[in-house]
Amino acid sequence: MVDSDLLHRYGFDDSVAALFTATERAARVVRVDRGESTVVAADGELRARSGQHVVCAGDWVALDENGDIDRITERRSLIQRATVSARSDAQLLAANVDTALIAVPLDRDPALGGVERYLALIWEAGSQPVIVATKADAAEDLSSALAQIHSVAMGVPVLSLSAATGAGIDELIELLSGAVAVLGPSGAGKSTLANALLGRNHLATNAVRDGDHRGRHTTVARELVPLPFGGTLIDTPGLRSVGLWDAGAGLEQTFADIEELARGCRFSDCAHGGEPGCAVQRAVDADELPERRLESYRKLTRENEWMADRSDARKQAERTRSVKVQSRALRAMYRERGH
Ligand SMILES: Nc1nc2c(ncn2[C@@H]2O[C@H](COP(=O)(O)OP(=O)(O)O)[C@@H](O)[C@H]2O)c(=O)[nH]1
Ligand SMILES: [Mg+2]
Ligand SMILES: [Zn+2]
Repeated sequence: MVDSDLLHRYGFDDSVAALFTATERAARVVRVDRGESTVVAADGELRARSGQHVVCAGDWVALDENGDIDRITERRSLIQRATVSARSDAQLLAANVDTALIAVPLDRDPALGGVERYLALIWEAGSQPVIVATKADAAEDLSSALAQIHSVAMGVPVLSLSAATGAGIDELIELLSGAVAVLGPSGAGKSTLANALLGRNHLATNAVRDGDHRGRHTTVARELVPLPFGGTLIDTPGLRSVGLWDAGAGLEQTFADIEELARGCRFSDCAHGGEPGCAVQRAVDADELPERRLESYRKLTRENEWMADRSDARKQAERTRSVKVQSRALRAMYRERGH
């Protein structure tokens, strides 16, 4: 029995249909663990081998006759982070996300540098960020916390809500459309919020350990589910680190104020680290730009450049390695011919 509505509940529409040929079997990746994916096709959920393909939740894929992943369709957005692994550069977090929620918990001082980092990541991905200040019921000084968050939002919507009291949830739902992903640190209330949106207990919530703010990492697999009011939701695990991965354009957008000020610097390649004639430093001295924000900008920019260099170095090493393998094979061939 083919449930023709099933794929549509997972976001299938005309623009997705256009990604497939008439004979291809379309499916959406809802979860990935160790080389195997859980996908939803028109006739239901199945396990599919990924083979050489690196997929993530949200990907639209074509299945082969065995029900394994044959092809990944072009992504309209891709959220990824740098990894500390020596083997790979980036970890894919979610694909084809329209709106990415950044969960900022208010039961502690808002981590503004973290918000800036997530903003850069999401702008770079091609998704629309929305900042959700979670656990509003637990805020010590709600209006001060929100003012701080607004100071780094650069016009991105900021909503405060509480999954505990239900405050702000309807306002958030108003704002959501299409594919939504929830990002943010562990213990930020992402899964609790996801459950509130789903109106049912589907995703694992983790209790925060006494005495600190780090949650247990129980949500290991990213998971995509249909939302009851239309659209889809991807809950992501709390990440210990979200390294920027090739996020130059995302950084420029996140720090549009600094980029604008920088046009007034004497040197076009000014790093705003004490160079003469630096308009950014002048703004800091005049209390027009918080020192914290400039430091965050410089830190994230350096990190991004470092990752880019590291990636170039690895690509170079891979090329050298493959040239070596090839020349070894060639030498072996010549040896055989010569004898
Ligand atoms: N006071 C309060 N606590 C919340 C709220 N939302 C989540 N929590 C608690 O925060 C902890 C972490 O929540 P969870 O959703 O697992 O966070 P995640 O790691 O971001 O998915 C749990 O103990 C929740 O009960 C809220 O709106 N108010
Ligand atoms: Mg969670
Ligand atoms: Zn400067």
